[in-house]
Amino acid sequence: MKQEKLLLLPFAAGLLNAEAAPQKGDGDNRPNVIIIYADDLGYGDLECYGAKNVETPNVNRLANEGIRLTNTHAVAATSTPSRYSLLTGEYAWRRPGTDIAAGNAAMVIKPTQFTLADAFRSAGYTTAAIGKWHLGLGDKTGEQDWNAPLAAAPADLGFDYSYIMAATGDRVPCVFIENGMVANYDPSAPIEVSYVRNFPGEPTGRDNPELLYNLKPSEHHNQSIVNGISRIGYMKGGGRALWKDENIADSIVAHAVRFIDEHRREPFFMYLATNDIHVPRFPHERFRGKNKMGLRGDAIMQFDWTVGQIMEKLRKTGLDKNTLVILSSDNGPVLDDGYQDEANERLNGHSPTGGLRGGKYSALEGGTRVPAIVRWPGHVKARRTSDVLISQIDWFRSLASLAGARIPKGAAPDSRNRLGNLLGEDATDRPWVVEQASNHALSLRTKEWKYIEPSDGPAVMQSTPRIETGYSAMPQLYRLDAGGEAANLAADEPEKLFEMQALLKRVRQQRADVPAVPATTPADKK
Ligand code: NG6
Ligand code: CA
Repeated sequence: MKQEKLLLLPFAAGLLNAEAAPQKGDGDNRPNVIIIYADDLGYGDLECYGAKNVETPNVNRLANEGIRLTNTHAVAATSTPSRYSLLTGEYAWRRPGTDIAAGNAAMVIKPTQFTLADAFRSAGYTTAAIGKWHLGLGDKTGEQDWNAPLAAAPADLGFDYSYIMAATGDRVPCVFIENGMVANYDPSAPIEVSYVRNFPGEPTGRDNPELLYNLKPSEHHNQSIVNGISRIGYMKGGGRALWKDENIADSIVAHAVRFIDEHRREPFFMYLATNDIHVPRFPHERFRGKNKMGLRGDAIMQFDWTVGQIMEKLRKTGLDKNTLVILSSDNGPVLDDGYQDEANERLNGHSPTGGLRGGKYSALEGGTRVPAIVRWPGHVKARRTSDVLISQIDWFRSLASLAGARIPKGAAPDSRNRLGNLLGEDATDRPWVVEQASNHALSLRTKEWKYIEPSDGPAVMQSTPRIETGYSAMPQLYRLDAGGEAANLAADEPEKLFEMQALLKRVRQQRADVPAVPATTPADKK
């Protein structure tokens, strides 16, 4: 009977595996794992990736003490699908409802799915999600009661502890949620949220621009006002639970550091997703006005400070040697993403994509190629750089294998264990990676080539931010090792084009039980 249950309920199987999985004890040298996941941080936005005008000493140090990866790809060019894929090991494009989530979206990952947190938990780790969530909460979109414990929260996805922003800094509700309940809840100011209509008498950015004392919108973000900044969506109440944008990074760091302290004697996994450098960019005054690029540069400095605080805590608790820290970003960079923060005007020669074409939202490399650094002293050699081709889709099985977790059948269907790539032990490229643009166009990329499938949509976004999308009604083929995405070779290289198209088709059709297709698959076979 038990066997049958195991087959039917992969999630339950994961939990049962927990009994057999290794637990921390004498001689257990499995590391703690911390993912530091930045928001909208571009390939060129860190000093150790060539950024101009901004110093990032803490990230530079992380890179110096570990491996700096130069060919890592987020699964998508926006947040929700990248995060969905990272935490489930399934491509978001296989799953409807994984696009940029509203602040009152129902939980996008279902409790029946086996997540990366479940994997760590099943292996005896304590798990935490801290910072930006953007994967929905509760069981029904728009029907959450924000004044009571939420019907579904990260605890249902394997996170023992969570302290999160429901969606993004620019979306209501503007409160932190701790273990499924509004943190610092203020009973005198019950919270209501709507993405359809305003609550009578509540000011908006559109009608009350005089109340926007911190930041004004450039595009769209003109609904409810919180902390002198108007947002997407309407909310009422909140009182003392409402965040102040300038304190968000401090708050995230304080909770992360406390989690490390409290769990220093057991193996832990922490998914630490920063609000930086997403809009609205309004860092603490310690950073504000300090960078010649303005608020966007200040936010990068604040991100770097966050990294420094985490590393200092690890050193002070003696955990820095046995903790694997992996730092990356959910998608490429954007300048004006809806607020008048002078991100365009004050670039002063800095290239957020590090010279790549496109940016956030885009099918081009700027959309999904992101910085990635791994540090684990004694296991990852210091001062390494590698251009091995990596997709964040593989972090699931790679990190789970480090923890000794067993993955139930059917879970993490698109993820492969490529831990050797992350640790710098194996320089074999992933045969291909798939990238998802915000209009759902897929690209298939090998080390040398990139194919962008035809899709509808303008070549340049029609309103702010006017990013080059890479969308075209015609197939595009680029030779990345010679010329980047400059010249479309689709017409000149029909065989290569066909091979890439056929491979993408197979990946699309692939299911968990179908073995992975090697890059060399002959184009004439299906
Ligand atoms: C877009 C928002 C943008 C940002 C993005 C999500 C407008 C015009 N733009 O719809 O400001 O919030 O969604 O960004 O509203 S992400 O990094 O979380 O995917
Ligand atoms: Ca993002």
